[in-house]
Amino acid sequence: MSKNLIPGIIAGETGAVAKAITLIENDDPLQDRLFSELYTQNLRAPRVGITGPPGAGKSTLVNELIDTCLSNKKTVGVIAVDPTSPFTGGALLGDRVRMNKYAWDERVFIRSMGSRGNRGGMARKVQDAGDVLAASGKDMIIFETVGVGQGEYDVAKATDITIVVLVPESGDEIQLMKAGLIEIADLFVVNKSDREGANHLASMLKNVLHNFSKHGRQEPPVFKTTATQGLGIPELYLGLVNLLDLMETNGQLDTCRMERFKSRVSELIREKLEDEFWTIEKTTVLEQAASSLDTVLGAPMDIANILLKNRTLDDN
Ligand SMILES: Nc1nc2c(ncn2[C@@H]2O[C@H](COP(=O)(O)OP(=O)(O)OP(=O)(O)O)[C@@H](O)[C@H]2O)c(=O)[nH]1
Ligand SMILES: [Mg+2]
Repeated sequence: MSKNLIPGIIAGETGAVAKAITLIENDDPLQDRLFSELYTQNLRAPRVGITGPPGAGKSTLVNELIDTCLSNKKTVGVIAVDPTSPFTGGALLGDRVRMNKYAWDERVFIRSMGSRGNRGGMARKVQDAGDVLAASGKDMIIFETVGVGQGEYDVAKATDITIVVLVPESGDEIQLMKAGLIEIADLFVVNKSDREGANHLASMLKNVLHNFSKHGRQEPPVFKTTATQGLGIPELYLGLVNLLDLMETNGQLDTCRMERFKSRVSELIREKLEDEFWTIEKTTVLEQAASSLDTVLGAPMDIANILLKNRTLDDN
């Protein structure tokens, strides 16, 4: 790792931040040292996940939010997370345009991130990239991800709040419940409100949220936007800032941060223990035990116990 990387990150230099995120994306062993030093920094910048179905207008909304952050004198870091792509090399095709818009603006950092390598999942990478952006002094950190499965849950685990973006065509109550989006959302946006059905969806959502809201949790607010025309964006920004302020005051943000810290430590321990555990001998024992279905030598639990006790199949 180049000596200047850490001071570069702390000084908010785009190149240094980009390099660090590439180390994370590639599971480069150099990242361990990076984090020892970054954790001396203030990493409290709020982390916001934006998720929703493909084409809902997430990127358009994020662009609008970037401009709103800037006009409120806030710097911003944005990462488009693509859990389905193994490696992005830093840019999703559709995101190049907006990256160019801010290419020379040190107040904004934008890039895409995929997942390569076996160590750790997307949740950890998102968390680590958030740490780098926070250390670089960004005031607001935004992760955009397409909600098509595990991806949005991984991202939700690594952020302080999750914004779910829907469109008037997003469907009825049952579909929304099934999609599990209601569980992870702290704030809803009904985008494409220039289309028919936006009011209906917004009021249906409010109803559902009122009835199903989890005890002890704020009822997620619902905002209507037309991102392509910038409509509803100042209200959304204000709603977001208010929610974050409230969470800062009532301690929820700190709880999120500590939970993330703890799960990061447990995940690292799990990874390290597994790495040490799987010696060639143990891998061979497993291969032998499961060489063919007819000769499987016991239940998975039995084989796991043999391996944990460091015995061979013959000892049993
Ligand atoms: N009518 C209308 N179109 C919109 C609105 N917001 C975004 N769009 C359009 O919807 C399309 C998809 O917008 P994106 O911002 O790329 O959507 P996305 O959710 O980021 O898409 P993926 O990242 O591919 O999942 C584009 O053609 C936008 O111009 C809106 O408020 N109204
Ligand atoms: Mg997008």
